[in-house]
Amino acid sequence: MKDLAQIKEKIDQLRTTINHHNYRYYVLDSPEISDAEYDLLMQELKQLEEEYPQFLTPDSPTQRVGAAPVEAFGVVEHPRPLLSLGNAFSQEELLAWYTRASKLVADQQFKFVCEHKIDGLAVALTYVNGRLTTGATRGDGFRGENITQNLRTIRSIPLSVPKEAPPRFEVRGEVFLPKAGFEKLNQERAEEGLPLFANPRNAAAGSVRQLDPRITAKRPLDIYIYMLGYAEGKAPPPTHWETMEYLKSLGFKVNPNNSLFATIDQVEQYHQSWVERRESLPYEADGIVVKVDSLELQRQLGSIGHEPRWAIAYKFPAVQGTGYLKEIKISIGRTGTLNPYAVLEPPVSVGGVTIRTAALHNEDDIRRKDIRIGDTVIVQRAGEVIPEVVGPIIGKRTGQEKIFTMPSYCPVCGAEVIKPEGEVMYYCSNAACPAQVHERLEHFVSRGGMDIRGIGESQSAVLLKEGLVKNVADLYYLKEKREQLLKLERMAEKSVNNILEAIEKSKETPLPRLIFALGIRHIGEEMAEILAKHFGSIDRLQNAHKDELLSIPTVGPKIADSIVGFFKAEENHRIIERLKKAGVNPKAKRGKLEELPLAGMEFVITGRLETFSRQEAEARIKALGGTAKSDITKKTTYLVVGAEPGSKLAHAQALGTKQLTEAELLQLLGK
Ligand code: 5U1
Repeated sequence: MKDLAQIKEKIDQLRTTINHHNYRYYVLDSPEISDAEYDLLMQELKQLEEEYPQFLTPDSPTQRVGAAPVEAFGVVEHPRPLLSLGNAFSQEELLAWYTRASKLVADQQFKFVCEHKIDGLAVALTYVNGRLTTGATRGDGFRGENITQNLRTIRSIPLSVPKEAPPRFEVRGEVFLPKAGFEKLNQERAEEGLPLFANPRNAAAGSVRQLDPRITAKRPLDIYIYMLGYAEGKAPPPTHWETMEYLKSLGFKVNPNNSLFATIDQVEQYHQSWVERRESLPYEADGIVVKVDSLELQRQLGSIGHEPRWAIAYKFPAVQGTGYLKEIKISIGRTGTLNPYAVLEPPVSVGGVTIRTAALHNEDDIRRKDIRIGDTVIVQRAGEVIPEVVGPIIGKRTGQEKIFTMPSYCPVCGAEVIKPEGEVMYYCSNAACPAQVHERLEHFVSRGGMDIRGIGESQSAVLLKEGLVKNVADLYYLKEKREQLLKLERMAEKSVNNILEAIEKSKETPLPRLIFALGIRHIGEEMAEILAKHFGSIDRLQNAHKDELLSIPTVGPKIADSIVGFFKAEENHRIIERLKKAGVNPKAKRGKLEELPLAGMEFVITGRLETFSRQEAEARIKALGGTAKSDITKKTTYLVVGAEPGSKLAHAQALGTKQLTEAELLQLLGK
C-alpha cells in the first residue's frame, strides 16, 4: 500500500501548481505552460482524487466544472447592502457631483479612483477561513440569489485565498462575457434558432443564472473585482486604491485599466480618453465609475437611499449614428440560414468606428421595424460587436424606398430557398452549397467543435478551393495528400505537420463535441451534451426514431425533425461512415436525464418584464420543461404579471388562474 501521507502531499503539490497556472492564465493573462501540459497536470490530479476520494476538497481546481445541476438557487442575505450608482451624463453633472461631495467634507483633498463600468452582472463573493463559501447576485441589494456553484466555474475567481487573508470577508465585482465570447454565443444561438441575448449584460446574467453549472462552465465568463464589501478580523488598507492592490495580492483579478488621480480634471481626461478608445476594450463598458479614494471620506459621505455619495457612474455617450441603407445583402450560415445585412453607403462613423455593414437579423425583424431599402437608418453598436440597424427615420422618407423580400433562390449557389413552418429563418436547400460547406468546415474545426488548430478561415478556404477537402470527413484523409498540401500557399513542412497532428489528435474528441461539430440545425453545445448522454454513440443517434428523440425532455419536434432529417440525407450518411472508418467514433457513458423542474406547467405572460424580454422569459421556461402560451385557458398554470398588464389579467382572475409577479417567476426559474 502506498504511503497516504505521500499521496496527500502529491495532491497538494499538484493543486498548488495548477492554481498557480490558473492564476497566470486567467488572472494575469500570461501563461507559463502550454494547454497540453496544463491538461496533463489536471488529469494526474483527477486520477489521484478518484483513487483517493478522502482527499477530495471543494476548493480543488478539479471541482470547477460543475457537478450535478443545482436544485435551486437559495436566497442570500447580504450582510451589507450592495449599492447602485447615480449617473452623470455630462462634464457639468460630474462637476456638480464633485462640488456636492466636497462641500459635505470641507477642507478635504480628494483623490479619485476611476474604473470602467463594465456591462455585466454584479456579484458578491464571501470567503471564510480562506475558502470561497458563497457567491451571490446583487438581487435587490439586500437579498440576492445563491449562485455559488455557477460562479465556481469561472476560472478567474479564486476558490481559495492565502492564509494571510482575513478570516471572513466579501469582495464584489462584475462578472462579464468578453465581446468575443458574447458574439460567438449569439452566433451559435442564431444558428440554433434560439432568441439572441440583447447585450453582454443579459448574456452574462443568463449564463450565470443557469440551473446547470456545466452550462455556465462552457461560457467564457470572466470577472473584475471592484471593491471589498467588508472584512472581519483584519483592518483593510485606508484607501480604495490600496485595498484593490491588497486584493490583487490575494489572487483576485482587478482591472488593469483602473487609475488613481488627484484632480477632477484628470478624471475628465480619463473619461474622454476611454470614450475615444472604448472599442479597443475586450469587454463592453458603458461608462466609468469615479470613486473617492479615501475610505474614511467614503464613510463620512455615506449614501442617499441606494446610492453612495462617494461614487458616481460617468456614462459614455450613446454609440449610435445615422446613414443611408443602400442595399440589403445575404450571407449564408453553416446550417444554410439566409442572414440579411444592411450595406451602408457612404459608411457611417459611429463613435470613431467606420461601419459599412450592419446586422438585420431576419425578415420578421425587418418587417417589425419597417426597414426599407433606401431608408435613412439609425445604426447602433451598444452592447453588440456586430453593429445593428435599430430602425428607419420615417421623417426622412422620400417615397422611393423599397420593401425588402427574401430571395427565392440562394444568392451563392442558386438552389431553392425554403422556410420551414413556424421558423423565422429562411434556408438554402442545397447542403452542398459552397458557402454552407465553408461555414460547416469552419464550425467543425472550431474550438467548441473538434478543435483542430491550424485550420482557420483562410486555410479552410484554400483546402476547399483546391478541392483537397469537399466535406469534413475529408480532413481525416488529408495525410494521404501530404505532397499536395505542401504545394499550397503558406503551407510549409512545419505547418502541414502541425495540421495533420491536430487532425489526428481530434479523433479523441468527446462525443458531445463531435455531435455539435457536425453542425446539425438547432443542435447547440447544450443539446449535443443531452444527446450524447442519452444515446452514447453516433451509431445510436443516427438510428434514432423521431419518437425516441421526442421522449427526451427538452427535445421538441423541431429538433427531432432536424436530427432525423440530417441523418437521412445520403451525403451526411456517407460523411459519418467515412468519419468512423477514419477512427472518429467516440463513445459516451449513457445516463438518465434529470426530470425538468417545470415539466407539465403552462405559463402565460402579460405586461412588460423588467429583467428580461418576454422572448427570453419564454425560452427559459421552455428550457426548464414548461410551456409558454399566449392565451389564458383552464390549462394555464400561471399568469406572469409584468408592468402595465393587458386584458389577460381580468381573464385569469375570472378563471381563478394563479398569478406570479416577475420576482416570483425569477425565483421559480431559479428553482
Ligand atoms: N468598476 C466598478 N463597477 N462598479 C459598479 N466599480 C463599481 N462600483 C459599484 C458598482 C455598482 O458600486 C460601488 C461604488 C458601490
